[in-house]
Amino acid sequence: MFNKIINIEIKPSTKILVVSDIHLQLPVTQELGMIQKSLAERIDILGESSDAILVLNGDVIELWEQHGHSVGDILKGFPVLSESIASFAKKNGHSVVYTVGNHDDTLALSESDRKIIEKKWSAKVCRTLEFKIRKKIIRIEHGHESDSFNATSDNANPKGKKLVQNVLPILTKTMPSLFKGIGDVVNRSLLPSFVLSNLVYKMIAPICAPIIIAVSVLISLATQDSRYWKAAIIVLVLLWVVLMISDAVIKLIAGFVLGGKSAYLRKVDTYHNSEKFDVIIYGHTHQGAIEKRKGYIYANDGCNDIVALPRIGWLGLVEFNKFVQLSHISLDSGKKDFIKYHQHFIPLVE
Ligand SMILES: [Mn+2]
Repeated sequence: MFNKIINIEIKPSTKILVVSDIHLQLPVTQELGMIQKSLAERIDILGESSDAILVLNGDVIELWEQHGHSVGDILKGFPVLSESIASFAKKNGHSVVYTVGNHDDTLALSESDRKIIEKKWSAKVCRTLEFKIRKKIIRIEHGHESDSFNATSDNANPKGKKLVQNVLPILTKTMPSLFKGIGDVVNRSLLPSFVLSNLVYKMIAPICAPIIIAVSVLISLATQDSRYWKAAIIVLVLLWVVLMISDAVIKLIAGFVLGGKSAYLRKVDTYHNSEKFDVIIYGHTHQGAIEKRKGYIYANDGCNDIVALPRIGWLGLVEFNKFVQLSHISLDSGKKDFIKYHQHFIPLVE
């Protein structure tokens, strides 16, 4: 049976680990191998406590881009993690709760898929987990319901799903140098900047600009007229100015149309007005945080996935670097300051 909300009793000694956005899929890449190992280690440490709860806070298994693999196949692909979860769950006083996300929403709908998770990981599957620590109501859910592009409760095929399943594969196939890896960009207002950045740093700067300069210099030499190469330089400088201005404009538009962190948090504020909780723990955005809001605390467990983070490159435009992000929220009900966010980034060399 699928329980939308699960309530659990917390002891003063209970320790809780909240992880999400792992997007486990096949084939198992080197990065997924690193993530699996790190998760298994964190779960093993949690298992040393006699009272402990492991919360798998959604988008744990990638079922939007499943390429024909079943839930069982994917679990089998990650034996180290599965073994770690299963042996954690075996001990008295331990439990595993799986709060479904948008990429694994199928688990809420398909009983057979859910049964595999319940059997192999001994997990209770739900949408919302709620408990009390120090009289404070803690609510844990994946968080996609506060994101109009990915909410699945009133629409089984949200815009985000269509984008991931239909549009992105075409773009990455036809223009890989511009679009490959765009799914790893965390900040939505930077999605168009990612494409522009690839255009500038992978095509214009290393290929087009040198050709234009070389040709203009050759013409100048052949004609003994320096105006050709000077004109080429002026054109390239103007092009750079136009690109800088375009980048600023598209960032503004993208922030407005696609919604950034502040728009998301306003949705969470609205949610808090209708549901009573003191702390909400989300995943989904891949942006870890613990933030005081009006009347509640917003926490996000981040992700365990590849992320593309921006930095200003040599041309003054953003460039993206890839990292493996390993993060989680830990709760220790015995402590006054009971909630903590942890993160670790491992740079990836392309
Ligand atoms: Mn999600």
